[in-house]
Formats: sequence, C-alpha cells, structure tokens
Amino acid sequence: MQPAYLEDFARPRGTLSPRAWFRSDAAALDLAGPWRFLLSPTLLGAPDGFWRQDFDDGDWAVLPVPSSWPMHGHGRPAYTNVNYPFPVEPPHVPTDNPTGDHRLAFAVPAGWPGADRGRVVLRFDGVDSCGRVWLNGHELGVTQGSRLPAEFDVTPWLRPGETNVLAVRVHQWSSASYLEDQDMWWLPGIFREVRLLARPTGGVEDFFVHADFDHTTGAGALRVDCAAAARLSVPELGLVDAPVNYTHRIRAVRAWTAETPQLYAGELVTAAERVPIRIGFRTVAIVDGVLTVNGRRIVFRGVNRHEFHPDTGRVVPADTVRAELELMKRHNINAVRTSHYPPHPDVLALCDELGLWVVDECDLETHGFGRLGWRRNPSDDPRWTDAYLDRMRRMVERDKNHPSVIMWSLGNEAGLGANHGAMADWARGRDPGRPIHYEGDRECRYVDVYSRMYADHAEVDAIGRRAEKPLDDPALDARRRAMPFMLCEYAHAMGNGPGGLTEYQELFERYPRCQGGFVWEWLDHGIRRRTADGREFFAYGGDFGEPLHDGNFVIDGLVFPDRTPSPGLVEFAKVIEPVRIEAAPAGIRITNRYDYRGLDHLRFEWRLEAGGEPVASGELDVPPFGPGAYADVAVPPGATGGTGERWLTVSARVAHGEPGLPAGHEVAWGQLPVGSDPTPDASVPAGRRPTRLGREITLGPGTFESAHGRLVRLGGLAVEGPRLDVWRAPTDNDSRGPSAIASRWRQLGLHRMTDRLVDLRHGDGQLVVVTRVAAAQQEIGLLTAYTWTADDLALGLRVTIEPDGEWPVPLPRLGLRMAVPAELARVEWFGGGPGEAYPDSRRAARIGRFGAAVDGLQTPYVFPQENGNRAAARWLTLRDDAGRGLRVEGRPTIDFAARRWTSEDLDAARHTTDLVARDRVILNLDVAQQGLGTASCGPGPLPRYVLRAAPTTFALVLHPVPAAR
Ligand code: IPT
Repeated sequence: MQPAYLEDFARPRGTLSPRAWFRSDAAALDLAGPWRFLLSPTLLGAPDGFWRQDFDDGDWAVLPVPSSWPMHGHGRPAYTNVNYPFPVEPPHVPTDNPTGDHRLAFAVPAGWPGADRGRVVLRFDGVDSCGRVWLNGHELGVTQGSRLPAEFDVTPWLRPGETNVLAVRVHQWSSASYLEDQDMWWLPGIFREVRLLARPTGGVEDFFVHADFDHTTGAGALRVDCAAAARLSVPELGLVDAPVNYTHRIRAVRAWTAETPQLYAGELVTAAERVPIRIGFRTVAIVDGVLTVNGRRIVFRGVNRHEFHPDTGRVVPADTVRAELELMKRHNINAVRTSHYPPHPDVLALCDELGLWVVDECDLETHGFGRLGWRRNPSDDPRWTDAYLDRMRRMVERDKNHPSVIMWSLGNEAGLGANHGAMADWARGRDPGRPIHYEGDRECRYVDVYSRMYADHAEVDAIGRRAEKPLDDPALDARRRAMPFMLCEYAHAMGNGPGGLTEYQELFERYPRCQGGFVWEWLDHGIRRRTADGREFFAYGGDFGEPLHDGNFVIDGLVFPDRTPSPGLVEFAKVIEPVRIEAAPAGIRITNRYDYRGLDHLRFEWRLEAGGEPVASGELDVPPFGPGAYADVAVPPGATGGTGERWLTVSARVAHGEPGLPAGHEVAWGQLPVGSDPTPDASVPAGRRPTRLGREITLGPGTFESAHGRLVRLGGLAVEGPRLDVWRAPTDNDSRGPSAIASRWRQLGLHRMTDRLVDLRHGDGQLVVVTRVAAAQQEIGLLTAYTWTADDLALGLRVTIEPDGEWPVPLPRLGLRMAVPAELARVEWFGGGPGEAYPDSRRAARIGRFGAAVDGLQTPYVFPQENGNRAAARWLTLRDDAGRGLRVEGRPTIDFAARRWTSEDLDAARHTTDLVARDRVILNLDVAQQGLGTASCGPGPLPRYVLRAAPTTFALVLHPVPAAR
C-alpha cells in the first residue's frame, strides 16, 4: 500500500499558484550546500518521524543539494528510452520505491523579514519525482512535476533568529513518473535550487511583459501586466515611473531577434520591492502559412537540448550552461528546443541574452504507453486533466517573460488526447502571443504549426510543396496544409553522423513552408566512469546493471558528454552557416543567409594556398546587402602566384566581439579553385622489372611474398598489405533502425573476408596479383587485380575490382588496408581536413595541408565505431620521429584512416577503454565508403551515397621516405 499522494494522478499538494520567475531585491536565502541524506529502498523502510526537528540524523550521509543522488553513490542511474522501468498500471507505483530523506538545519538571521513584513515562500526549482516537505516538523505539502517549480507558504512556521529544520522526503517513483517518461537517465533528487524567498507585503507577486514590435513602422508596444501597485521604468525607452497595465507606444525600438538579441533593461518598482526586468521587443505571427517573427520568416537551425552533466547528472553548473550555449552560437545554431521539459530558468535568461529562439517544452511524456497501443494513456483520461493543466500553467507562468521563448510545446511523445486540447486552450487564452507546438498531434487539432520528427527528405520535400498525403478529414487537412512546417527532431546525431544534413538544409532553403528543424540531439548523456586501472570512459545504459535498459541510445548528441564538439557539430555548423561563399562565374558569390542581419558585422579575409602552402592573403571588400540577397565579388588581384593545386579560401569573421561570438571568430568560409584547373598527376612509376628470388619477388623498392602476392617490405620498412578491405566497424547508423544494414553485412561475412590467390604474374615491368575476396559459405566475391609497377624510388599500384555474383547489399567501404610499424605515428596530408569526413557528411572538410598524430586522428565515439576518415587526400605521409616512413599519393585522391587498432577491434569494443593499441599502425586507403545516413532513428543514406558493389578502378603511389638528415 502506498500513501495516497503518491498515486494521486500527479497532483501536487499545498503548493502556491504559479508565477513568473524573477530575482528581486527582496531577501532570499539559498539553501544549497551539504544536507543530511538517507536512502531507503522502500517507503516502509524509511525512518519514521525524520521530519521532526529533534530527529537525530548524526549517522546519515552528507549529500550536496542540489543533486541527483545516484551520481553520489546512493543507488544507481538507470537508462530507458521508451520503456517504463516499472509495471504499467497507472497510477500505481512499485513498492520498491527508492526513498531519499533529506534534512537541513539552517539558521535564519534575526531580523530576516518574517510575518510582520509579508510572507515567506519556500521554493523548489526541481525535485525528481515527488517530494513531501516539512519545515520545523510541520508538513507543507507535496511536489510533483520534476522540472517545474513548486512554492509553499512557510510564513507561520519559519523562525527567524533560530535554527530551522527543513525535511524533504523524495520518492523516485510517483504517479507523476507516468508523465515523465522522457528518453534519459532516471535520476531522482532535489536537482535545482531550494530557496527561501521573502515576499514583502506590497511586493511584486507576478507580472507579464508584453513587448510587441511593429515591423512596418519600427514602433514598440510595451505593456506590463501586474496586479501590484507597481511603476515601470525603462530609462532607455524614456519610461520613468510609468504605469503598469497600460500599453506604452514607443516610436522607435530595436527589435529582439536571435540574431540581434536587443534587450532593454528596466525595473518594476513597488514601495516594497524592486524587480529588474529585461525587455525584448518581438512579435511572433503565422502569416500566409509561414511562421514569422517581426514580419520575417525564420529558419530554425536548432538543436534539442537535454539538461545533463556527466558527473552530476541533472545538475548542470552555471558556467557549463553558459559555455554550451556560447558553443551553440559559435556553431551557427540559432534555436533550442528544451527537450523534453522546461530547463533551468537561467538557461532562458541566457537565450535572451545570447540570442537563441526557444521552443519551451512542457514536462510531459508518456511514451511507454505507445508500446501498449496507448491503452490507459493519461493524455485522454479525465483523471489526469488536472496534472496536464497544472504542468502547462507552471511552465507558461514561469517562463512567459522571456523574449527568446517564441513557442510553447505541450510535451513530447504522449500520444494524443483531450488533455492536450485543454492545455492548448488554456495556453492560448493566457498567452495569445505564442503559437502552440506538439508533434504528437499529427492532425494538428490543437496546435498552430505542423511538426514532425525524422521525416525523410522526400517527405519533407512533399510537405514543402504542400503536397503531403491528405488527412481523412478534409477540414483538418486544409487547416494543416496551410500551416508552417518544422522538424522538431531530425538528423539523429548518434555516433558517427548525422549524414544528409546538407540535403535537409536545401529543402529548408527551397520551401518557405519548411522552417528548419532541431537536430536530435545536442549532448551525449554519458556518465563519467573509470576503469579499475584509472582510465576514464563514459558509461551508458546497462553499465549500472539495469535489468531493462536501452544501451547506448542515450549517446546521440552533437557534443560528447564533456561537451567537446563531435565532427557532427562541425559539419552542422558548416551546413547552416549564415553566409555562403562559393565560386561563381564572375568570381566569388557571397550569399547572406541570415534572417535579419546585413553583413556589416563581419570582415572577409582571403588566403591563397598552393599545394596547401600559403602564397598570399588579404582582406576582401564585400558590399553591404541584406538577408536573402547575394553579391558577386571579383577574385582579388593579389590572389595570384604559386604552382600546382591552388585554392582560394575566403572566411567571414566576426569584426567586433558580440555576445557569445568573439572578434575574429570564423562564421563561414568557402573555397574555390583558382588559376588554371589543377591537372592531377595521372602517372604511376614505371621502368623497373620484377625479379623473383625464392619465395620473394622484388620490384623497385618493394618486396612481395608469393603465397598471397602481398607487399611485405617497402624500402627499409616492414609492411603488411595493402589488400582489399570492405569492412568497417559498423556505426550506430549502420547497426540500428529497421534497415540495420550491419546485420546483413555480417550475414554475408563482410567482417571475415578471405583472399584466394587466383594469379600471380610478373614480367613486362609489372607484377600482377589477382585474388578473389570472399567469405566462408558465400558464393559472391570480389575479383581484385593489383597491378604493381615501379621506378627506383616508388611503387605504383592500380587496383581493379569486379564483383563476382549478385551483391544484394551495399558495401561498408571499398579500399585497401595495410599495416606499418607503430613508430610511424605522425601523419601529414594534403586534402580534406582537418576533421573526419564521410560521403554525406563532408562539407566541413576544407582542402589544405594538415598534420596530426595517429592518436589525434581518432574520434572517441563513446560507443566505438568507424571513425577518423580523412577525405580526398592528394598525398599523405606517415613518419616516425626521425622522419622515416611512407608517403602515399592518390591518383588523383584517396581517403584514408590511420589507427592503432583494426576495424575488427573497433567493432568488438563497447567502450573507448576497450581499445588497446596494437604494435602496428593500420592504414586504410579507400576509394569509397557507404554514406552515414541517420538510420539509428530516421532515414538511411540518400541513394547517391549508397556504395553499390560495382566494377571499380583506382590507383596510387607508395614511396618509402628516408630519415630526414
Ligand atoms: C524520439 C524522442 O522524441 C526523443 O526523445 C528520442 O528518444 C529520439 O526519438 C531518439 O533518440 S521518438 C522516436 C519514436 C522517433
């Protein structure tokens, strides 16, 4: 038997009406710090009377508050995506319900305002999932709604000048857990601030700032609704001691947008309290089926952001939050969906300040019911209506004064029911200034925008043309077809990927209706752990012994758990860059892809490189022009000189620092080939003749064994291979989703291919080795002919591949694998870089000369998988400290990856620390790879990026490199 409040359809008890979040000059006491803590596995096992003031907690643990207690060694984190980790029998909760008793004895200074001057409120900004609260032995009530604030009136019980005792019993599971089934770790605790707030009589209880912008006149309309006898001052707008509840018309204001986050500082003043406020003028409207802000169409270049930290769980330190939002700005991201709950209030204040559009989402998801045919889903059950409304109210009231918030979201993946209608109706009544979003409302009964997740490119294209599949109900269909469209989730950033971003962006640029989207998701929610011998790794689902879990599906972000950017983020930044710089017949085309700004905040630099070496550089004069327009600028006259392959790189950099963007930061770049087109060197070395001596064949600097016909020595270097390689350690996008192509690869044995020597011929200045590459118990194979030639210094290799039989699946990769001594640890190349690139994720790779250690070429995906490919190398060298090693030249280019382990090692590893360096460097030289796609949740690679087995020829040159003198 559970107490009634735990199964009361997620209704809080004893809490005050919700109101706007703000800080003021009224007294406040932050109760963060070390608290006493005791975890009991069941409610019955928890100590009776722990809330009493004189209870002896001397032998309890000490726990910081705010905290997620499993991150501090009490219980364990658990991860599920859709599934509830308890039986689905709403509103009941399991008997084994971890119960965390928290106690804090704290002094309230004498003279602290008490009942004589107003009331005192105890505020919790986040308690997961349900907290029963006592002050000095008096029960105050019960919180529900983990990511929402809860306030209690403590005036009668607080004792200024004395020691007070706050006791909070937090239950991991409550009926509210049915509404909080988001795809994330289950982490109970008091994870946001707990504060005592003096609420002076005559203070500002609540207020609602309405700040509209009239884009036709540039005028602003400012009205602050406030029930208190307050006066409003915004000196910059000429408002001093002005009335509230009155619309002030201001002839000219600067508008707030994500690109120009203009805030006006003001103050609401009563006799008892001063509240600083920040005002951003903007008007959100849907006009002719297009979402506009201040009269202009916007495009979301967005991410879904969860609140998580690898060491502290749901508690994200303030400096981490600022750093990550600035990181978004520096990667051209302009929007955040607060998946799937309202964030810490400071996040929204920062979005106001830095300039990010926000879709603020309610703390509501009942996804697990979907697996049960949505039977008993709370969304359509009147017993839960109060809870749905309560959550919507608490979000809207808390966050209503943030200009960055331009849309309310009813939640995520909760099916659909009348309770959604009630939420939407209430929100529209309270705040007509913001459209309503909910992806689960497929027919758009209750919402204002059509939103989808993971729709493929073809479907988005149809929606863009307003030619999507009709709904059965013609009225609903007509209504939805007239709505703007957004992808609240797309481009699942799990592991290596996402692929296909460019093609989505093209659709957002082609169709006014397609207003961009939000990549799923910003962050890998890995938990930092160490192996027994002290090596750090990030844990995921199942690593804490959870009986039911979803493995590494929680590792699907654009940044790693420590918030270092993954290659996917670098690619996204390039694809969404607000300035496009590209070759045009008349020189350089510069396109302004901002929604509002001109380009005067940028300065343009050019740099000419020949063969990757700098030749000349300068500044580029770009005439001013507005969003959506372009200009063609001549190639600067100084951009001449150099020989060989010459590239002109133009960068757009921030001229003077602005919020989140330091001066000099590169916002966008483009490259164009200049001068005569580079004529690739097609020749391969020739002239030397092969000779056979016993089992070995020598040809120029190469020595081959004759059993397989493989190169074993190159100059003085021991090597293995090269030989045909088609295997890659499957990416998450290869392994998962309905297509799960990796399992078909394994069925065909692509991870265990063998060679049969078909022919080995020498003479005529060449060595020809023919093999058939195939797997056990398979009929199909790849006939591979290696034609070797040489001069005194280098080997030439031409490879011809013929599929033998019908190949039913695309290949993972097509190329060569070889091994070289471990000492060749330094890599340099001229080609695409500096980061990794794959066929459908290579916009961020620029042509240049790059260097890295072999170890530095690895991308440490939390779940190991194929990574590190460098695209289109004209040449590369691998050398030891003395400069000795190997040079490979593409004819004309070759992709490469160099690592201390094999693809098989990568495939077998489950965590980064499973990867152990071998005594070789393994070098992959690829002519092609299968695209990445986003099939882990969404479409696979587009057809043009699918690597079909087909006759293929490519060539390269291998040079031994002697030690530098
Ligand atoms: C979608 C969820 O909304 C999101 O929370 C996350 O789980 C994502 O999937 C996958 O990582 S829902 C899914 C059924 C498309």
